[in-house]
Amino acid sequence: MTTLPSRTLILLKPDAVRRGLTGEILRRFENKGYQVVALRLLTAAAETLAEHYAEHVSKPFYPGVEGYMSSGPLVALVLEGHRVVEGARSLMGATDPTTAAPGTIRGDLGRDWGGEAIENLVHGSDSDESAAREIAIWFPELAA
Ligand code: RTP
Ligand code: MG
Repeated sequence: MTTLPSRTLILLKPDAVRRGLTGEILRRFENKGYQVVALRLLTAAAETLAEHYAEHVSKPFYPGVEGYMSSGPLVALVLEGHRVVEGARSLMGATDPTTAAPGTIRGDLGRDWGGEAIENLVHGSDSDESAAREIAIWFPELAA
């Protein structure tokens, strides 16, 4: 029995767009063998971010995250492929770019700039359930 290919929601965050790294990051996902099935450039509204980061919205660091994530345009995209959720997270590396492993997107391309928020270039859904929820937020036309 074959299963349907998985999907995940990726955000190339405003620092990735500002630094001209969207092509480099997208290339890594594509070279791994995942397929882009939707992609859009937009500046995120506060309400969208609060929905996306529902698990963090009441945490003390959230205002910094909101400021960072709305500081300029970002690229939202949906990747598809078997086990893409964990594959994309593996390519991204750990949350803190200072200590993320070399070879990962965050480890190779990110660092601490001393700002209020952790700028780490990229978001990827952390489970199939999160992916379905997040795809519905950013790409309602794709939601099943
Ligand atoms: P993401 O959701 O963006 O893929 O990142 P993640 O799973 O690796 O990290 P998560 O714990 O979900 O945190 C979401 C984003 O919030 C910012 N953050 N700041 N100052 C802090 O302690 C802190 N913790 C998290 C980061 O931008 C992180 O990616
Ligand atoms: Mg997360």
